[in-house]
Amino acid sequence: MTEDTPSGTTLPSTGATPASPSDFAGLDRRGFLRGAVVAGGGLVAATVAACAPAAASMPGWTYGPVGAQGAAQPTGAPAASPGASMDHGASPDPSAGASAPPMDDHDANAQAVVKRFLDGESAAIQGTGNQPYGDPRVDGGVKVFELTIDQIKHQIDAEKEPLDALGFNGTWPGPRLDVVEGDRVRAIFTNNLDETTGIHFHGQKLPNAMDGVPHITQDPIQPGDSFTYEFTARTVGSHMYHSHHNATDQVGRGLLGAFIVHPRNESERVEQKYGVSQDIVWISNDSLGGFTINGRGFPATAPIVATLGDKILIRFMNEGVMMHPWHLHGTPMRVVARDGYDLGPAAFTCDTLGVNPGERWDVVVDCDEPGAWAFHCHILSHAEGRDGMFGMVTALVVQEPSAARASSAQANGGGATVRAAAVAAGSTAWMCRIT
Ligand SMILES: [Cu+2]
Repeated sequence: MTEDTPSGTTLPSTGATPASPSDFAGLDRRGFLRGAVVAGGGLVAATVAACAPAAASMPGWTYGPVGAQGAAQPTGAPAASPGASMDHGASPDPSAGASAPPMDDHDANAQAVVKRFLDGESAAIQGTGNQPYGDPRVDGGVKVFELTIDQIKHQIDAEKEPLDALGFNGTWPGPRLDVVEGDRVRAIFTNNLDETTGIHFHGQKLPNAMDGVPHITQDPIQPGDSFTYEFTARTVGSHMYHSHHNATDQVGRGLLGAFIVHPRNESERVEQKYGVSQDIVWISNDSLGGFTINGRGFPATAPIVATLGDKILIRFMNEGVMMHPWHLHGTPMRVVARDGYDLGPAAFTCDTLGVNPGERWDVVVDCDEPGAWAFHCHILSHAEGRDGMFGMVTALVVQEPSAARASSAQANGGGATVRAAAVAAGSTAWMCRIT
């Protein structure tokens, strides 16, 4: 038996016994992404301009890399140094002084960006990554995943120019791969790039020849060639697959994805062990396109929508080159696993969790406080600048059950749900009055 969550995702309810990876196919945010109201970025911007204060005198909007570096990320070739393409331009400029824009411009710009988030920008962009691979083909008891390594055009948000990025099966992050402990896995990667590569299953115990490190355990995968990785999934928990060749560049451009190994013992799986109704992968990156969550920067990041009383699981994964301290407003996080390994009695509670490059941390959030709660990296220059929030920001929306039913019926998805939850929880900020 499954139950609908307000986000449209489903999980077997507590006590259910999923039997195969296909049971996990709906465990991410795809459902509410699909159901969200969509609005074109240009239309949204025009609407905001009409209602925002000081709109007439407002300069053209820029986000993230504003100020020192200008709005546009370089398209095409990524920077030789990852740092060169980051959003540090949004950091407060101590020399700005008298030249700083009037505060009403800040407020208008900041509100405009939030308006885009509320209007469901995450659902308005094609090519959403981190989608479930679905049921793999089974060949003689082996689960066969077929993945292409592609040059793609990728949008960080609806207004920035698409970037020349990389992806698996056409998306950044690549498809989420779910298997069960003990499964025999065959992953066939076909290199459609015009450069060589190699793929590593990060966190798995692997036969050495399957480790995916060119020049150590295999030759680089040449353009047009394929390589087959085959192994038994022995290491349960939250793991990743990514390029391990020219990796600063290739992973920085998007060659990354989640590899989840569910315990063979069903009572050890997260929905039974923790009673969670959503199983969310959250992959951060910080090179091409700036600071991203699952390949998007705010306001195009997807909100997490839950109902009061829900428990949800978030699997933080850091594919970037710097640490990001994830901070959740409103309610703490119970940290239950690191790098896939159960913390057992060492589990702890916090509201800010630093996730280093390569690490995975699983947290359970007890959604016991209604409202719209900011959820962001607390290196502030990764999250907010003079023109408002950008990059590593999203929201956890905890709805009252009645509101959840209503929003589900309206299938209004992200933004309206965020606003409704904030109003219902007593917020009176202008955000709640945006129409
Ligand atoms: Cu950060």
